[in-house]
Amino acid sequence: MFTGRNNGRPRRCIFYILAFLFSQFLFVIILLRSESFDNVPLSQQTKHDNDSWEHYLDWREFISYTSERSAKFYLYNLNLSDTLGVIRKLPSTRHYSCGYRPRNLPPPSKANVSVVISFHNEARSMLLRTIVSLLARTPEDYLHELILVDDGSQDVTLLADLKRWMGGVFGASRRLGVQFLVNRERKGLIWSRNRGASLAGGHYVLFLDSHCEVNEGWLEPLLERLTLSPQLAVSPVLDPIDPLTLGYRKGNELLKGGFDWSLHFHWLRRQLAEKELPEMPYKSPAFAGGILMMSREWFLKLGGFNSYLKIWGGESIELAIKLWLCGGQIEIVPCSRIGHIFRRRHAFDFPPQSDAQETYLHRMLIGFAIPHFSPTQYSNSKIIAESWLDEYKNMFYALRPAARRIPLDYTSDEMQQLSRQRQCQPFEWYLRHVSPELRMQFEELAATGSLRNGDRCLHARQKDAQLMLASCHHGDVTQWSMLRSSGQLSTQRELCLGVASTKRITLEPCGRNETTRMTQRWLRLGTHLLHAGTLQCLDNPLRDRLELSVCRPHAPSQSFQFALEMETHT
Ligand code: UD2
Ligand code: MN
Repeated sequence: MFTGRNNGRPRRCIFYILAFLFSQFLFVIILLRSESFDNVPLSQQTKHDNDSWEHYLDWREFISYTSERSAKFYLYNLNLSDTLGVIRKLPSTRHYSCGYRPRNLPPPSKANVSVVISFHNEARSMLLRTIVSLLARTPEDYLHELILVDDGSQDVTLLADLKRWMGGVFGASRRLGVQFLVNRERKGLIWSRNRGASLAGGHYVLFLDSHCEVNEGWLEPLLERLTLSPQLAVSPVLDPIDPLTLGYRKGNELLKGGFDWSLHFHWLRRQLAEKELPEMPYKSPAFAGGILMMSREWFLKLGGFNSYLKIWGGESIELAIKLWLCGGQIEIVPCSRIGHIFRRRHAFDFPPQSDAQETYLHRMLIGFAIPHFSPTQYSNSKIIAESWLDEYKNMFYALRPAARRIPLDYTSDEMQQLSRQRQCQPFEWYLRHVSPELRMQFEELAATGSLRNGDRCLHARQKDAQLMLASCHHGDVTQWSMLRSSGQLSTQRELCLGVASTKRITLEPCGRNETTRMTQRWLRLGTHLLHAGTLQCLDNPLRDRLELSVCRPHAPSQSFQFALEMETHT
């Protein structure tokens, strides 16, 4: 018995040790599981992974009905798009910390999203990749519905085929609602997005182009910001997808959205504040393009996109101005990434029956401008200027004189009513608090617009940058800007009027150093333009020849008027 007791003690000890080790093991497992749950973005917890999509979707049949169209029609590599598959792995382009940082998200019952995609003549494979990437990389519970608007595409069976295909694939397994809408006649993207939003049932609405691929974890960082303030609107950073190679690149998070006084969109470089990291959300004067998300209720309270804007263009600038002035804010969220195919020009014509030839067309994107640009294409911009710019609309008209002649079946009454109702700030406030860049452009300008001598205007021909005196009614006549500090006279393409050593008048890249600045410096004396380096005046003695000559105070050939001269600051 003694022996027995002695023998039993070590056995019991071993039992306790084993039990202790086992409980520790269980504890570690539980800890690991809960940690991995916290750290993995919600979208990775959805059922579908990339491979299984390839496996069970019969997408090839769906895209085989693509109507015979060349790649030129779509302006991207159609063959490649057709063979890429319905979803592909994308490089992670956001900062690595975005993936593991725990996020404060409200329950889906309080924060779900309706995605509105309007499309006109999109290739089937491209549209499908947009949709599938969205479904695969969005947490199911947060995605309330998908609203697809076919805006008069030529592929007339597209929507019916898509409906069948999606019914087959998701019918039983998903709770997701899909609304299929069609405009038999093309109504344009602005009208279509408004219609989609008016039918949406989610708390938030996201507008997406039809040639996008959303990247892993795109939604959570946007949602997290939106729940902080009901009047915020957010954009992801857009990762460019190359139209030829369909290669997916990292978009630049050091850029914010803005526009100039012609109401053209521009990317603006931003400066990081002292402790600010590039991956943190940041305020932006305008959206990073038209891909944006905000509360549906707030969107509707702001009247949606201005319904007088036609077909394409300007709507996100108008929304941005309206948001900022009426109590909202815009943020770009670098932890959210969405790929978008940036094409160099429009893949579609503007319908002849609308005067959409006059809609806003021109836009600057990282490093290139859309070449299709005609001065008669300003009615959308004109509506924005008339609605929100107050007396600053004169800046717009000075730079876009052709816009004055565009007739509008529109008065700004509705916007003024909205502005009163929502107690919106005047445009001055936007310049002071939101876009110092735009204010600086304004304050730096001594004069701007076309530069007239008699009935001729100084014009820099686009194809060869040749200087000439052209008719002032020539639609594309050059708009000049005379800068206060440097005295430079520049075109919108940043070419400056200079004087060569032979005293010939030249057009050259605007210089930044002292020497070039001296050859490009002009002084305004009444209506004369005096060249600082030679102390002679710009002259047009023969109606179509520019030269420098001794200044003569009353010589009409030396009198040059800008469309808009700023008052001098005292
Ligand atoms: C940009 C925006 C886009 C929108 C547009 C100006 C990005 C990434 N995209 O142009 O969201 O704000 O500027 O309006 O910043 N579409 C129609 N009906 C039409 C014409 C186009 O539904 O009559 C569709 C088109 O299929 C596409 C979307 O609208 O899905 C945007 O058109 P886009 O891709 O030609 O415009 P984009 O990216 O140059
Ligand atoms: Mn697009």
